[in-house]
Amino acid sequence: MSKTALVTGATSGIGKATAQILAKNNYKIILCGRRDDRLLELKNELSAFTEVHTLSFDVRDKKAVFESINSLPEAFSTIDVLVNNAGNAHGLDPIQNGDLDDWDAMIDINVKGLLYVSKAVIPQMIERKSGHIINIGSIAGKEVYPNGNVYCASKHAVDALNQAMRMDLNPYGIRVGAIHPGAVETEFSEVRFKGDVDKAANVYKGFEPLHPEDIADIIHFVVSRPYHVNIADLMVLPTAQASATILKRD
Ligand code: NDP
Ligand code: 8X3
Repeated sequence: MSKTALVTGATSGIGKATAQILAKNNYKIILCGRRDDRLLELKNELSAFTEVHTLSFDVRDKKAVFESINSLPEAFSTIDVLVNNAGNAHGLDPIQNGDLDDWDAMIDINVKGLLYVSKAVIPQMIERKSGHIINIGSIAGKEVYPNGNVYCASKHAVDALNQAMRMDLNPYGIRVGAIHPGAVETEFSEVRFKGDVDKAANVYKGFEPLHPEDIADIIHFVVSRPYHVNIADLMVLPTAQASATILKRD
């Protein structure tokens, strides 16, 4: 029988590529995001391979998160794999110049949103004593870099929550692991720089960044290991990147 995966942030980048690879590998897919047009477009694309359901909510809206996940149609109500991917950086400023709305967005989306979605899904995994949660962290959750302050803090929180979930859910046989990417070329930098595409493009100039499909491929590898294997924590960098701040550019 097909397993079901719920992917947050499936309208773009890593989440979209993850939904695509899992759909092509016999997973039923629940696509989550806020942009309805993109959810529909991806649903149409992936319906050629599998059953697809869309959930449109902002992960900051806890009522919407719980209502959406608790009212999934029967065919999608058993979630085997949760990919906690929705998130972004907002701004890149020294702490003294930080924008409070940017700070709220990063803490509310990257940390609290991940918690709300997890809290909505975990009870059924506990009941079945099975399930697999993949948390998308970042190299920013392992290292702090100048001007990264609150984004780094939010991803350090994801790292902590990944470890905490693995401990607390251990008695129930639920697998929990994190993938921590370095630079991946997605809409991430456009969001960070508030639509400034030139500034965003500069982030990936002079080296080959990771592509969303590289991370999606690894997520597929992680979820397709035998049950006794849990890939708990994985950092994935472009070859040109040695740390958050060391990048070999042409
Ligand atoms: P994208 O900007 O391409 O995708 C972000 C996704 O998150 C979109 O699908 C977006 O959907 C969703 N999202 C953002 N805010 C919300 C919200 N409030 N409610 C619901 N969904 C939301 O970036 P990436 O694919 O690169 O990012 C995915 C994850 O990977 C993030 O957690 C990011 O921090 C992490 N990451 C990215 C790296 C990179 O270099 N790109 C490196 C390391 C980690 P929508 O707007 O439709 O709601
Ligand atoms: C995204 C990668 O280096 O901008 O998490 O923090 S970085």
